[in-house]
Amino acid sequence: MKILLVFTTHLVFTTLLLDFWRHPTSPGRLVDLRVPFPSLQPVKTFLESNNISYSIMIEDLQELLDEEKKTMEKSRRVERSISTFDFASYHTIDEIYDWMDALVENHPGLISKLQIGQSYENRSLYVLKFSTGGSPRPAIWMDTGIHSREWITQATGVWTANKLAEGYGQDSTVTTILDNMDIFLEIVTNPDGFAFTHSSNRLWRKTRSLNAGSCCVGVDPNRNWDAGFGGSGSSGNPCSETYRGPYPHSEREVKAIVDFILGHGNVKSVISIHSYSQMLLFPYGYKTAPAPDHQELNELAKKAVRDLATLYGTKYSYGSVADTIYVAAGTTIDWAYENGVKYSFTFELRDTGRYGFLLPSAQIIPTATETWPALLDIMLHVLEHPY
Ligand code: 0X9
Ligand code: ZN
Repeated sequence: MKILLVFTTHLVFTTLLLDFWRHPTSPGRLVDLRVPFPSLQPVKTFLESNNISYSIMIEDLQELLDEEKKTMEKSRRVERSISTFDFASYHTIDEIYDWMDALVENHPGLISKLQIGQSYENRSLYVLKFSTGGSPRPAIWMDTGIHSREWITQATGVWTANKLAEGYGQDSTVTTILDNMDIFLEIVTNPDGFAFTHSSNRLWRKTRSLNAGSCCVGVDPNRNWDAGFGGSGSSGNPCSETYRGPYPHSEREVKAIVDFILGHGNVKSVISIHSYSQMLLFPYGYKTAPAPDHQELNELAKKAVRDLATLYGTKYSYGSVADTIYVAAGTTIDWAYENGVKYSFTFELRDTGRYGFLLPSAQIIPTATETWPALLDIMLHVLEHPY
């Protein structure tokens, strides 16, 4: 009976073009599902006839998409007229890349821009380097937007870069950190996907590489890393949102980071920023066994989420990926951890599903602001625990 239900579920869900925003894990856990309008009735019937309870979180997605577009256009007009950058608005890749150049220009002694490679569609993969000299200092790697539709993450990356730039020499914590460590921040980590979310499909998650023998496009760049590659929580089907790709590091966007971190040789922390769910996670994701540093990472995560909540009371859960969210093979932080980066964390930023990936831009600054103390906690801990 159970097997039959799983089987029919699979059949129903693939033919009805459903999009899991929060993936199914173990029985009894929540899933968030985007349902195309024509599939609505069959899905309701299916759930009801199987006694599966549900509630509707977003009545009309198109309404949110239209709203988001309108807000962006309005902000763009204001920005043009007074030539400033609006941190409270979502931006295109060109706008972000231009802004990065301006930031580097305004902080030449602190920030430089590195190109670590090119995307599948030949867009530049840019990393902001915050450094006060003495290389190769111990370093923190941060990435946002590896899943392109998680727009709150790129926006938080922009805000955070600005905060670091303004903080050095002003804020004692930022100054201490940057007097001793370098920070590398890749804001648009999946540029092809990101461009596609603006041009064609706001909800695109994967890369945009073509898959041999399939008409489905893209690889999940958070299943493509060489850490338990191919294991559960990843798919071998190119049409899946969690398609792992043909082999580890097949995606240029992933390989560029791998080469950068290994080439650097002194990266002590990797912080990979996703949305949504409000979680702070650490290895492992590909297996349920606790990481050798589980206790230390758990204590640090606990402190970070406590400090995050002090601003607006936003509640985060924390723990290993496998315990807290689901088993997922081939993710960034497992690869980093297995390659000697002890302080490897993933944030899942706001919210818990009311808006999901379509978090209103009014929440950008509050989200980035509350995340900041958690980031500082991790960075300070890294500084104070050399290894
Ligand atoms: O499934 C994922 O890749 C992450 N959730 S998301 O909704 N942002 O897609 C969770 C995986 C957790 N592990 C890492 N992010 N490394
Ligand atoms: Zn993600």
